[in-house]
Amino acid sequence: MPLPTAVQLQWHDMEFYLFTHFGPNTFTDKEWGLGNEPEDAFNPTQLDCRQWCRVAKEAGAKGIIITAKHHDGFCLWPSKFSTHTVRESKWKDGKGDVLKELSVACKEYGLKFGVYISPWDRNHPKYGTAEYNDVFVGMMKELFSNYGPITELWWDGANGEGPNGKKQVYDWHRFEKTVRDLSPNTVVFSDIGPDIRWVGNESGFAGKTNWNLLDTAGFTRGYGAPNTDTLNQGNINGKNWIPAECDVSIRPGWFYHSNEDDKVKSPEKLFDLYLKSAGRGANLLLNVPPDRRGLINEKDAASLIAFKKYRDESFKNNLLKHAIVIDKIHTNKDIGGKTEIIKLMIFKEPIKLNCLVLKELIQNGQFIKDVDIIISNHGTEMRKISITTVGKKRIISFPTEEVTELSFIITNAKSKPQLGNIEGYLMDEKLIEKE
Ligand code: FUL
Repeated sequence: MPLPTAVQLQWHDMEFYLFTHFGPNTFTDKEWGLGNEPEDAFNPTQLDCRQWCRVAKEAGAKGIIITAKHHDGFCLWPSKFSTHTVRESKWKDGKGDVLKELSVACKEYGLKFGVYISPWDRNHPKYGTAEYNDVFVGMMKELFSNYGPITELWWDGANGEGPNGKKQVYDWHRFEKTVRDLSPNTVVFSDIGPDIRWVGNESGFAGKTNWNLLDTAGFTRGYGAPNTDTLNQGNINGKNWIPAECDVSIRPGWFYHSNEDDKVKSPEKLFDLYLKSAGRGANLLLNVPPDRRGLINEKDAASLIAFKKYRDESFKNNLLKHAIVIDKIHTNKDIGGKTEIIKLMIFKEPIKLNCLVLKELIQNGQFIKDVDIIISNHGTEMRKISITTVGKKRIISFPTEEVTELSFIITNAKSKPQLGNIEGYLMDEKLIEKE
């Protein structure tokens, strides 16, 4: 039975962290730079990575992953394997190093630091030849040697042609070995892991059925990856523990564009994304791109902080704390003598609820396939909710009900599941999950 590693368990606990897309595109208003942008295009006027960390902290994010190199090949650190870096720009007279500033600031603020490095490189003259694999390995060595510890490494699946019109044949095996050798505690993200998988969309939602398991044999990164539905839901009998991460941007684009200042996702929308990602057992990687000053824009910061407030208020008061709990195992003759695990909760006084949180103790594996939740008031069934997987965390919200009994019936599981504490909340009605 696949189990998470200790490092993956730590990753599961991170739940929500920020992505920052930053580079020449911030200044040229592009999403995919061509790779021939002059280095001087990169010129933040007030870059302050501590401000990014302050905002991340206030938003309750656990870390920041930065685009050290996007598809345009520009390196936010002075890599000796490239001539298209911060060193060749006028920013800080070529003496600046965004990775240094951010990695130091993350340490100061107690945030995890992660790095996105695009294998696809539209600038590097060696791209499309075997030597580029040496370049990519060399760059990763610089990252791990000079900016560690790196909690997560992000390999983007996009793969087009380089400056010479050629596509690269990546030496993934060597890339993985490089990371494992240099930094065994780094979790590696790509479409298919090895540690964390892409959730199959860039809209920020995991499947309502979401297995932390994935079969990767016969698949490759990028175009050879499993179909997006599989990435979204995982494989019920998958052979590897490769949980999903939901990457989504707070704005329409991944990079900052001033004409999107009025399109920053609202706190309500962010909360809904939280329910659809973390609330379905995945992690939420929310992109908040710094602007041309090199600061997280006030609009994004305001939305993030209000989003945090919604989380704090919604999950402050666990109303199930004082329930009388009865655990039963029941053989259901109607469904062929199947054993059901039942947890019954009874309340002395009726309580108002619109949210339930279930957790599986995933350190022992993920087993639950189907759960029926029956919400009753003095013996009358008010609502029945059927869900599939639980995993790390499953948040279920519904129109407010008055409740005296709650039954959780695990009707189907791969093996004996272990539930953690069940919690219940009454949140602002406008925050219940949107369809
Ligand atoms: C994609 C990239 O092509 C986008 O530019 C962005 O970096 C996103 C997170 O991944 O594959």
